[in-house]
Parts: sequence; structure tokens; C-alpha cells
Amino acid sequence: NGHGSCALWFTGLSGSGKSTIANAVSNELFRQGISEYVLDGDNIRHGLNKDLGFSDYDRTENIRRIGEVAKLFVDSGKVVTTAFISPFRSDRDQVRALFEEEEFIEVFVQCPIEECERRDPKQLYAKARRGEIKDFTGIDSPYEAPEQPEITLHSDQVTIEEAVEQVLTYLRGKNII
Ligand code: GGZ
Repeated sequence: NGHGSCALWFTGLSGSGKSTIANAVSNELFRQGISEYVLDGDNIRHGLNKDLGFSDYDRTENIRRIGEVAKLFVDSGKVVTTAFISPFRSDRDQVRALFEEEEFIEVFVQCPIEECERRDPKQLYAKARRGEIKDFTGIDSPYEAPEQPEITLHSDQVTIEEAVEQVLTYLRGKNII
């Protein structure tokens, strides 16, 4: 179908803009006639992974399963975009190992936690600060930033459109689209 397949693996804090940017990338790929799909909390954590919570173990299992699903989409020829915190470096590296080198693209949505907490669209940081949610990423559960992501998006400094363009430029440069 005239384009390559890959996994665009977004990672970043809650409130960093992962889902928003991932969905905007997906819309643009769709508009360009590219066969694509988005995996996010809405279609994964409410379905396949509804047995999982937010302990370290459950997050690792969440990411493992999503990695396997993403691999199936890539094998089927799609550009699959995933939007999960995926806080642990070793979990992301294990997912990476499922793919050919050019097929796995780690997209770090970098945003200072102060800014994520200021946005707090679902008031989850506020709840975590009050102790009403425990094991919240960045508060009392770790986030391990990528060391060598293929793409870094500074979501506190660029618009959504600019972030989308940065991803598309990368994909064009690799002859994926
Ligand atoms: C982090 C949590 C938590 C805890 C519920 N820690 O901003 P959101 O709401 O929409 O995105 C967050 C989402 C994180 O799920 P992931 O599957 O991406 O996490 S992981 O990759 O770590 O498995 C947040 C909400 O779920 N949420 N409790 N304790 N985020």
C-alpha cells in the first residue's frame, strides 16, 4: 500500500500531551491515506488490559501486552501509534527488541512535571498530592526518561501542529511515508 510500517511509541508523563499529539499524528496520516491505528488507554486499558492497575508489575505487563499488539499491527503493514506513559526504560527496551531496528520509533514527549501538574486536566495530580491516588507517576512512582529516543517533542515549547510536523518529517526522512 505504498508506505512502510512502524510503531510510533510515545512516552511521557500524564498531562505531557502524548495522547493529543499521537491522535493528531494519526489524523494527519489518515488524511494522507496511510494505513494507521492508535492504541491508547481508551481502547486498551478499558479492554484487553482492564485487569491491570498501576503497580510496577501491572505497568510492566500493560506495556508488554501493548508491545505485542503493536508488533501485530506492524506485521500487518500499519503505522501504529501508541500513547502510554510507559515509565520504565527496561520495559520500553523490551518492546523495542520485538521489532526490526527501523520499525520502532520512540517518541519522547518531554514536558516538565511542573507544567503537567499546572495543566492537570483531570485533576489527577491534585488527587495524588492529597494522597487520594497512590503510585502516581512523577509523584510517588518513577518516570525514567528515554536516553536515546528517535524523536523528542518539547510539548511545552511547540504547538501540536509543530509537533505533528516534526514526527512526519522524521517519517519522511526514513522513507516510511
Ligand atoms: C499514572 C494514572 C494513574 C497512576 C490513573 N499513575 O492522564 P491520563 O490519566 O489520561 O493518563 C494516565 C493513564 C496512565 O495509563 P498508562 O497505561 O499510560 O500507564 S502506564 O504506561 O504506566 O502503564 C492517567 C491515568 O491513566 N492514571 N492512575 N497511578 N497515571
